[in-house]
Amino acid sequence: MQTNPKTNGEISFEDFKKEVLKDYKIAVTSRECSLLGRREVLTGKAKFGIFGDGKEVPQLAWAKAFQNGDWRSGYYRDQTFMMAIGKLTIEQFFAGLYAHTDIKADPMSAGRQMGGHFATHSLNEDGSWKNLTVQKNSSADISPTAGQMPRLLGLAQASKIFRNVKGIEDKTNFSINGNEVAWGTIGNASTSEGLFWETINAAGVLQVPMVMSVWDDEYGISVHAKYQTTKENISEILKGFQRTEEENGYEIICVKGWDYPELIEVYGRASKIAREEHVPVLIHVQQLTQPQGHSTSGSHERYKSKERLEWEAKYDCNVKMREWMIASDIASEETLTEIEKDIKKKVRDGKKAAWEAFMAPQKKEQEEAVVLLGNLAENSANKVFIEKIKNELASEKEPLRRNILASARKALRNSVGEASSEKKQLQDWINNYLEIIQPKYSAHLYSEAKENAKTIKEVLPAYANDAEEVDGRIILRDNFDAIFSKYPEVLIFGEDAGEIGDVNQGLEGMQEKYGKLRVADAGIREATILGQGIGMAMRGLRPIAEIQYLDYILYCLQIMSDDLVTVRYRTNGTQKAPLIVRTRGHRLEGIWHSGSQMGGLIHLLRGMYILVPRNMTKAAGFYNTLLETDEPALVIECLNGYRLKEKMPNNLGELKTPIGIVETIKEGTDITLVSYGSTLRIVEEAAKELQQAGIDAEIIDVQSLLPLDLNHDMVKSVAKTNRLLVIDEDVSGGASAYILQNILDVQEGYKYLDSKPQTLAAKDHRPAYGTDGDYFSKPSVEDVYEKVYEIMHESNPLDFPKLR
Ligand SMILES: Cc1ncc(C[n+]2csc(CCOP(=O)(O)OP(=O)(O)O)c2C)c(N)n1
Ligand SMILES: [Mg+2]
Repeated sequence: MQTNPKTNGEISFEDFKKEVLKDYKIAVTSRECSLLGRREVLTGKAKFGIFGDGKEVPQLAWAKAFQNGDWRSGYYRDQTFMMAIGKLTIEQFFAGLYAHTDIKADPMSAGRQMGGHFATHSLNEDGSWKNLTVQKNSSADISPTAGQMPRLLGLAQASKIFRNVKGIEDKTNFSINGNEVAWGTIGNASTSEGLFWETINAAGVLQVPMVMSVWDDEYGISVHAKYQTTKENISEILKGFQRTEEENGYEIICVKGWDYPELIEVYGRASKIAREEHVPVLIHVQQLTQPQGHSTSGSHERYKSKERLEWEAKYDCNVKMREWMIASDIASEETLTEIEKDIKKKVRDGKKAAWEAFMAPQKKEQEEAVVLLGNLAENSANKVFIEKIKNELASEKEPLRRNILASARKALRNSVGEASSEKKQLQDWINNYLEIIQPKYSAHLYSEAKENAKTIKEVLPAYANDAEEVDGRIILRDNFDAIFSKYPEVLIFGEDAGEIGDVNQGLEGMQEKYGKLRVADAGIREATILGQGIGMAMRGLRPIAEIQYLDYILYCLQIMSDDLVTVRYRTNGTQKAPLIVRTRGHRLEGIWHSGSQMGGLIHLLRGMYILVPRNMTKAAGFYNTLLETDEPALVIECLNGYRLKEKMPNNLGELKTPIGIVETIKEGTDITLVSYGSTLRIVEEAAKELQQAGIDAEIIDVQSLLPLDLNHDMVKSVAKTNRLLVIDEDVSGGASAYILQNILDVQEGYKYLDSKPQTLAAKDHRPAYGTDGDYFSKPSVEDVYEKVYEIMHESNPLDFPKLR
C-alpha cells in the first residue's frame, strides 16, 4: 500500500486517496482552463493567452506547503497554485482573460493585466490593511522576466525583521513571529537575467525564509537551455551556494516535476527549513513541459523536435500523475475518465458564465446608446448617416466599450451645429459614460483614500531664539533619529548606510542606537535594495531604501518603473507598497556623480512621488510627511548640501514639508524664475546680481515634481510678472520642459505672457569633471543672469541694452 508521503501515514488511505483525487481535479481543471483559454484567444474573444499547462503537479505540492500569512512572488505559469490555494476560480480565470473591469469578477487586476498575472487583496475597499496573517498572499505579478525576484527578497526579509526587531510584536496583522515564508517561482530561461542572480546572492547573504522554485521546461519561448544556462542546468551551477555544516548558504533540491509524491515531500521539507531556520531554499523542478507551447502567439512545433514533442506528451505531469494514481490503486481508469468528463463540462459552463457576466453591462450600455442614437437621428438633418452608425452598433452581438463610445461620439459629430433635446441627452450620456467608465481603466495610480499625502498640511520648522547653525547633515541625522524612535516599523538600508551612517553621515550613530537590522549596510546591488523595500512595504513595514547616488538609480529604475509604481494601479487598489527611496544627487563631480536625470525619472515613475528638497530641513520635512501617508516616494537630497549651514529647528520629527506645493522663496515683479533642488542656489545668486541691474525676479521652488503644483501657484506668479524662465540641471527638454508644459498648458499661463517663455537646462552631454567641467556643463550664475537679462532686453532694449 502507498503510504501518505505528506503525513507519513498519519491519515488513513481512504483520506489520502480523497486528498490526491482533490488535487488531481484541480490539475485537470487548470489544464482544461488552459486548453479552452487558448481557444478563446484564437476565436477572438480574448486578446492574449499565456497559461500554466505542463506545470500543474508541482504547484499542487507547493500549495500544500503554503500556509496562511505566506507570500508568493511568481510569474504567469502559476494558475494551478492559485486555484489550489482557493484564490482563482474557473469564472475568475476567464474573467481575467476577457479583461473584465469588475474587481469582483477579476480579483487579480479588474482586467488591467493580461491573464496569468496573479494577485490577492491586501487592502480593504477603504484602503486599510487586511489581516494578512489569516490569508494566503500573492504579490501582484509583472510581465518582465525575473522582475518578480527583487520583491521576493523583501517579502522574505520582512519575516526576518518581524522575528528579530523589537517593538513591532504588536503588528500581528502582518506577521506572527516571522513564521511566514516567501515563495518565488521563475522559468528556467528567466534565470539568465541579472535580477535572478542578484536576488539569489542577496538572499544567501541575508539568510531569509525564501523558497525559490525554478520551473524547468528547457525552453524560454523558442530558445533552448543550451543558449540560456551554463551546463544547461541551473541547480548544477548554483552548487556553490549549498550550505554546509560550517557555512551559511542555501538548501538546494532537485526534483522531477511529474513525481507527485516526491514533490510533496520536497515542498514539505523546503517549507520547514525556510520557516523554522530562516534559510533560503532553491528547488529545481525539472522535466516540465509546455503542452500548448509558450503562449497564444505561436506554436512550439516550429522549434521543438519530433522527439522532444513525443517526450513532452509522455512526461506531461498530469499524465504521469494519472498513471501513478492508477498504479497505486488510488483511482481506476474509469473513475478518472468520469472525473475528467465532469470537469470538462464544469470548465465550459464556467467559461460561458464568465463571458455572459463580462458582456452583460456592455450590452446594457449598447442598448442605451442605440436608443439615444435613434432619437438623435430622428431629429437631425443627417438622419441617414446617424442611423447607419446606430444600425451598425445595434447589430454587434458582442459589443465592446470602444465601439459603443466611438459610435456615440461619431454620431454626435454628425449633428454638429444642430440643437435638440435628443442631442443634449446624447451629450450628457457621453460625458456621464466617460466619467463612469474611464476610471475603470485609470483609477488607483495614486492613493484614492480621503486621507492621502496631498492632504497633509505643512508644519513649518520652529526655531529657538538662539538656534545654532549646523551642517545640513546634522538636521537630517537628528530627524532620522526622531523617526526611528517614533516608528519602530521604519528601517533603512543601503550601501554604507549602516556602520558609517551613510557616505555623508546623515545616519551617523543610528546603527549603534537602533541595531543592524533597522539601519543596515547592503551589498552593492541597487535593484534588490529596491526590491527589499517593495517587499517589506507590501508586508506592512515602512522601509527606506537608500540608493547611494542619483546616478545609480538607473540600476533599479526598471524595478521602480515596472514594479513599484504600478503596484496600486495593476491591482486596482488592492495592494500597496509605501516605500520611500532616499538618494542624493544633482550637482557634484563628474559624469557619474552629478546627474540630474529628472526628465527620465518623472516620465518613467508616474505612480510615485518625486521630491526635490532644496535643503536638508526641507528633506527632513518630506520624510516626516511621507511617513504619515502610504504613497511610494523618491526623495532626492542635494549632494552639495550636507555641509552647508542651516539653522537647527527644534521640532525635528514633527516639521512637515507639504507634497505638491511650490514655495515662493523670493518675491519679484519682472520675471518668474522656476527651479528646484541644487540649482536654486545658483538662481538665488543670479537674482541678487540681477537686482543690481534693476531686474526684480520672483523665484519659485517647485520642491515636488510629482505631483507638481497642485494649487496652480506658478501661474499666479506669471500673471503678475508676465515673464517666465524655468531652470534646471537636466538635459534640455527634460524636467524643465515638463514644468513649462504644466504652466503653459495645464495652468494656462500662455494667457499672461509678454515674452517668450523659456527654459535653461544643462548641456545635453553628461557633466564633465572638475570646477570648469561643471561650469561648462551646467547652468551657471552667469548663464542664468544673461538669459534673464536677454529676456528683459528683448522686451525693453532701452532700459536693458544689449549685453553681448
Ligand atoms: C525582460 C523581458 N524580456 C523578454 C520578455 C518576453 N518573454 C516573455 S516569457 C519569455 C520566456 C521565458 O521563459 P522561461 O523563463 O523559461 O519561462 P517559461 O515561459 O518557459 O515557463 C520571454 C523571453 C519579457 N516578458 N520580459
Ligand atoms: Mg522555460
